[in-house]
Amino acid sequence: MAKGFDIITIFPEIISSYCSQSILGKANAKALIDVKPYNLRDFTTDKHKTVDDYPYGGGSGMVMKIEPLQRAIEAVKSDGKTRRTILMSPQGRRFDQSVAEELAADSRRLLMICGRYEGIDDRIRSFIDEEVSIGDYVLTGGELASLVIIDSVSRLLPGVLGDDESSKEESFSWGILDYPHYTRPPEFMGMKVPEVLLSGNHKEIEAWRRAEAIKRTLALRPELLDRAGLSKEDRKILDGLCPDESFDIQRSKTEE
Ligand code: 4G4
Repeated sequence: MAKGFDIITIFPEIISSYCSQSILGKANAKALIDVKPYNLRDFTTDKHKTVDDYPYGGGSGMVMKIEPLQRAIEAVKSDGKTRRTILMSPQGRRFDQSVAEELAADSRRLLMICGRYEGIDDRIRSFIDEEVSIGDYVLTGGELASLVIIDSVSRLLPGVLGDDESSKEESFSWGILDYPHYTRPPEFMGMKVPEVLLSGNHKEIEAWRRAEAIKRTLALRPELLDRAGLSKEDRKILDGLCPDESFDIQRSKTEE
């Protein structure tokens, strides 16, 4: 069954435009995903299609009204299918690859609500299951955040990526950074492609990539090594990279 995404937004074109292109466009065409943007203004009842209003208590900016949102959520849910309803918000649970995996494994449709203006009437909380944040920064709207989720969840679904671009093979699926990639030419402005990659020795290439991924992670994101699922061979590599016994990261990963 296709993974379904319902998105409530005042800018449905942002969603449809991104999702009709490239890999997501193909996944849509193959019915591997089903992305349905809903225009919040279609759920207003006044002639001006009002979705925002002044904040109680004063202050600058506008607040998204609760009535159109509740009507939209109710209308989307009226087909009786079970859904996971999430609000894209800077206050939410931090989104990462493991949350993407969790959402991809969930058979329910995902209903995402995108806020605009200074924020949403807090009573929205009564109508959602959870709040999700894609990181500690503020966006002008939740649309980009919902696209990040649609994109990262979709590429984990069977058949969305081609055979040569499997999401299982990339190193983030082991919880560490990716290894360096190269393509032709073999030398560019004096910079050479590492010899091993031209050797045709697949075992050696595999070992080199693994070592490079671990090196990079230790240099750039050492905290990722704390939770990474490293093999015995990986830990030997890490041992060689930081022999200092007092190094917490190295120690925690070398404990059996
Ligand atoms: C809800 C409340 C998500 C939604 C307030 C949404 C950042 C993220 C929004 C707002 C968002 C994130 C207008 C601040 C929309 N910004 N980090 N903006 N704001 O996931």
